[in-house]
Amino acid sequence: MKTISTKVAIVGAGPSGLLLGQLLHKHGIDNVIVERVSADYVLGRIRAGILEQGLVKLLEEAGVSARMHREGIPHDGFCISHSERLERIDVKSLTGGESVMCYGQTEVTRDLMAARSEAGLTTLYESSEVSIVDICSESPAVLCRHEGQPVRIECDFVAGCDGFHGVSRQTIPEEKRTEHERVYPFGWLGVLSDTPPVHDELIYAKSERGFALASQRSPTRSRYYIQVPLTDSVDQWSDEAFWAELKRRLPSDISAKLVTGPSIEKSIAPLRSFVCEPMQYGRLHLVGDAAHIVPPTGAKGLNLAASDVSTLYKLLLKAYRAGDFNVMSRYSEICLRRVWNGERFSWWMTNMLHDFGDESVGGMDGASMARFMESELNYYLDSPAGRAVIAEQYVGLPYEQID
Ligand code: FAS
Ligand code: PHB
Repeated sequence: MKTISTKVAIVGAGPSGLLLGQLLHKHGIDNVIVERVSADYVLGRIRAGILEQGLVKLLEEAGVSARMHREGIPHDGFCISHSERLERIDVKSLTGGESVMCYGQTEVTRDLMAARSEAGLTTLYESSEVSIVDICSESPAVLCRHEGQPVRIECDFVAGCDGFHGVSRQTIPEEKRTEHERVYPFGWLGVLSDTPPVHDELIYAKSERGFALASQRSPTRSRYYIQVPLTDSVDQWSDEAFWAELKRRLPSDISAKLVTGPSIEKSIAPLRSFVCEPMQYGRLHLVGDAAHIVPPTGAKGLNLAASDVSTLYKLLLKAYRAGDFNVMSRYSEICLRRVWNGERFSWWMTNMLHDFGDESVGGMDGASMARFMESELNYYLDSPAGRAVIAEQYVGLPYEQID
C-alpha cells in the first residue's frame, strides 16, 4: 500500500476539483486529486460555454485567466426569441455594467490542467476502486488503485468534486441526506461545429416545435442545441436533420443566416434539477455537480460549481490560518443559499422556454400550462422590471462574503 499525506484530498479532476486544487495551491495548502478517467477523456466532454463574472475573477485569482482574456468573448447581452419575436436582454445596462464571458468549459479545464501540471501537483488519473473512509474522524482518507497499486491518501479534509455519478455523495449515509429532484421529460441534443455563429450573442429560442439554443465557442466555432424527447438517441439524428430542425425553431431572419457544416461532436444530455442537502458530512464537503444539478437553460451548472469552490477554499484558508477547523461547519448553509437561487432560475427558464407537451404540472393539464408559460414569458419580456430580473440572475448573483 502506497501512502500519501496531504491537507486536502480532492476526488474528481473536472473544473471543480482542478479549480479548488489550484486556489489551495496558490495559498500554500497542499492537495492531491484522484480522478477516475484520463485527462484526455475529461477534455473530451463538451459542456458549458458561459462564465459568470464570479468565475472569471476566480480564474484570475488562480492565475489561469490569460488565455480566457485573449480568446474568450465578453457578452453584454443575450437574446430570447419566441417564434418570430427576437428580444435582446441588455444585461450590461440592466445590471449597471455586469457581463458574462463566452469561453468553453473544455478550455477552462485545459487551462487548469496545464497550471496544475506546471506546478508539479499530484493528480492520480485513471484511478479505480475509489472510496472515502473515516469522514467522521479527524483523519479521513481516500483509497484507490492507481497504476495497479493500492493507494491511501491521508488528509484533514476531503472535497467531493466527482460529479453527479461520483462516489462522494453516496459516502454520506442515506439517512443523513435529503435529495430534491425534478427530472424533465426531454433532453438537449447538442452539436459542436466549426461554423461561424449565427448571431453575435446567444439566442434562447422558444418555438411551437420546442426549445433551441444558438451558442458559440469562438468566431469560427458554434454550439447549438435543440430540445428532443428522452426516447431519442443520437444516431437517430443526422447532421442534416439537426440543421433543418434548428432552422425551424429560430426566427426566420436568423435561420436564413445559419451556416451549417459537419458536427464535430453530437450528444444528448438529460435535464434534471437536483440538490443534496446538506453538502457536507464530517470532513467531507460536496462541490459542484456532486451536490447539485441544474438544467443548462440558465447557464448555471459550471457557475454554481465555481461559487462552491470559492466558499470552500476561503473557509479552508480561514480554518488553517486560525488553526480552528470549526469554521468549516458553515460551508453547506452558505453554498445552499446561492445554489437554490441558481436552481430556481434554471427551473424557471426551463419551464418558460420548453414544450412540455401534454405533461400535466401541478395538477394543470399541459395545454393550460403552456398558455400560462407563454403569458409569463411575454410579461417578463415586455416589462423593464422583468428584464432586469432575468439580467441580474443571468450574470450571476453576488457570492457571499466569507469574513
Ligand atoms: P464534473 O462532472 O464536470 O467532473 C467530475 C469529475 O469527477 C469527472 O472528471 C469524473 O470523471 C470524476 N469522477 C467521477 N466519479 C469519480 C470517482 N468515483 N473517483 C474519481 N473521480 C471521479 N453546465 C452549463 O453551465 N452549461 C451547459 O451547457 C452544460 N452542459 C452539460 C452537459 C452535460 C452532458 C453534463 C453532464 C453537464 C453539463 N453542464 C452544463 C453542467 C456541467 O458543466 C457541470 O456543471 C460541470 O461539469 C461541473 O463540474 P464538476 O462539479 O467538476 O463536475
Ligand atoms: C453552451 O454554450 O454550451 C451553453 C451556453 C449557455 C447555456 C447552455 C449551454 O445556457
